[in-house]
Amino acid sequence: MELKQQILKILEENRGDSISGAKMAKDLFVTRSAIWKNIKQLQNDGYIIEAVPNRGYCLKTSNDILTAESIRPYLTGKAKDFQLDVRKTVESTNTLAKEAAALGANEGRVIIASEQTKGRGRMGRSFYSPASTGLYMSLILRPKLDLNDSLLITTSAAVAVASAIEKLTGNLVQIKWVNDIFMNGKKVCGILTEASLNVENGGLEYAVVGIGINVTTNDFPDDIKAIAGSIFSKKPTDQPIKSILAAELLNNLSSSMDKLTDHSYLEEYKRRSFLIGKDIYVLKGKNAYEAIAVDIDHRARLVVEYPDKSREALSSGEVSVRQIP
Ligand code: BT5
Repeated sequence: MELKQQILKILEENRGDSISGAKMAKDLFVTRSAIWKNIKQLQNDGYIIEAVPNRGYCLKTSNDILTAESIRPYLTGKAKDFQLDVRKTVESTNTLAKEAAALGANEGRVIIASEQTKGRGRMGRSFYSPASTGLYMSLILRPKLDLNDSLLITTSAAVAVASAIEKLTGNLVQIKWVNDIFMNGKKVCGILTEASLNVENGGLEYAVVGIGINVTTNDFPDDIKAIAGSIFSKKPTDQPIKSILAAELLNNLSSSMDKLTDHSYLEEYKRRSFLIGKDIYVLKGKNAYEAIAVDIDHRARLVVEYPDKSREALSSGEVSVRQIP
């Protein structure tokens, strides 16, 4: 680890408290002037570090630049073993994670970015991912799952995300089958799971679960202005909220991914479901069919009932809520 990163790690571990340059120099076997130079560089990179006379350097609690060092102190349990790869700007964290997985990266490798220039949604759609106001991350998994059960990855991630957002904001968070997270009637997060099939055993070679959250974005482009929202109207100033959110997501994901096939999280998924009981349209190609969303089954499929009372369990596709006149 280069010296700058080592200093940042120490400052993160003591966030909000001052730590003397002399102590850091002694612990890292370098001169005080080397410490000072690297602190200057960190400040130039945008870190809010205060030099307190006679006490040393203090990374302010409000500093919210995402780094592995800023996230790590908030990780718990198995998430502590995740390998964090945190970048400033990428085209798409999912694309990077898929490339890494194809080259053999282990389960638990996470790519996190502050900005995406080509953030992707499902079916070729894009996901608006502006700098600094959102959190974009992709986790590599190597689950022992049958292709038929791959929907469980998205649905279990949705529960993990919803409960993390609810914990941080105190607001009710709902899930619109299959991959959209809603708060106050607006989409605040989308999830994109992409998987590669092992053709020999019909199971999954790897899966990448990508999560994009609007944290404090408030200038959405016109085409999504009416549907998109953020989890905070403005950044809470006293905490590194994106780092805490990233860690909370990873903590939840690490425990939920262990329990994919015991289906226990599906009760919570149903409880948070935005669609159950609603009049919807099932969209198939260019056609829209009226139906009622009645249930989520044990494979996380959406069970719909058509006007002739016939039922269908959908494992993919689009549904939209019908406006009540
Ligand atoms: C999604 O697709 O919502 C999945 C989005 C996944 C994004 C993450 S970010 C990290 C990782 N890396 C990636 O490249 N992707 C993943 P879908 O259900 O197809 O919804 C896409 C639609 O949501 C768009 O067509 C817009 O209507 C709307 N949309 C786009 N950007 C949005 C945003 N920031 N917030 C809310 N809605 C948005």
